[in-house]
Amino acid sequence: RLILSFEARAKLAKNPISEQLFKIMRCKQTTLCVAVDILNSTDLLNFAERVGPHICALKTHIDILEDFHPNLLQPLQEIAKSHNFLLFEDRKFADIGKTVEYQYSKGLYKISSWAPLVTVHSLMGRGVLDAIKTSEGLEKRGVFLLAEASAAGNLISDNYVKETIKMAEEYPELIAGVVCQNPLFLNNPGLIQLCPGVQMENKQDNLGQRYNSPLTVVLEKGADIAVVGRGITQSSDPACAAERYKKMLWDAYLQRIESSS
Ligand code: UP6
Repeated sequence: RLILSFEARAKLAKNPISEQLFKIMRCKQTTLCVAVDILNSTDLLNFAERVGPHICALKTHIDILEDFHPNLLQPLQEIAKSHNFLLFEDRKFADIGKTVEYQYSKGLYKISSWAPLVTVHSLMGRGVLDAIKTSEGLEKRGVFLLAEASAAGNLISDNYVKETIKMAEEYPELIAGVVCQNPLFLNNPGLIQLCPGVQMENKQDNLGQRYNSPLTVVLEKGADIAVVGRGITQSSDPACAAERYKKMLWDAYLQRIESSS
């Protein structure tokens, strides 16, 4: 169990964004990251405004918006600033370094100009991390490296997980943490464990997604941050649902650090 407090771990973080994230979590008392998988820009902004007070990060898939226009990005950044949460584009980069450089900083989305946090697959090796590190964009940036997946039947082996952790530890100034389903970083509390596949209502969806409860991910799976998508987006009152998840996750975190003393 990772029993150090976020306050203590902020001091151990080597990446400026993970340090900021630890501080936001502590200050807002939330480890909730909402996955806002919504297809319309106005809905996305309204949703961000409503759940903003309860989250430490807003995870987007910007390329699923059917009406994307770069004008969306300024109001989205303003909402993030006003509610003190981080924008997190879940692009899961997985190509050669040069292509990732373009995907990260060019094209329609110019991700590096507005998202301080992104996800990367370790599959293609270190070139991807070198590309994220050297591309133009925001000065402070952090990467969550995907070590494990919530999807049933995924092809990730134990060795892949081990090598991914090794890679993450080779880029301390760039890596904010890993996307995982188990406690992987007990020896490296400066890194953040982010766990998707969290919901109270369902155990799975009909396309291979698998869910754990907030209590299970924090107390058994080592989650520092829990990602909740449809558990909140499909609720009739998303702000109320976000608050409920926030509280359950925070209580579980307190239980985790208190059980050490
Ligand atoms: N996500 C997973 N599992 C992973 C990695 N990422 O579900 O292993 C992402 C998905 C989605 C969100 O891309 O945006 O987390 C989960 O959404 P849900 O809670 O609605 O299932």
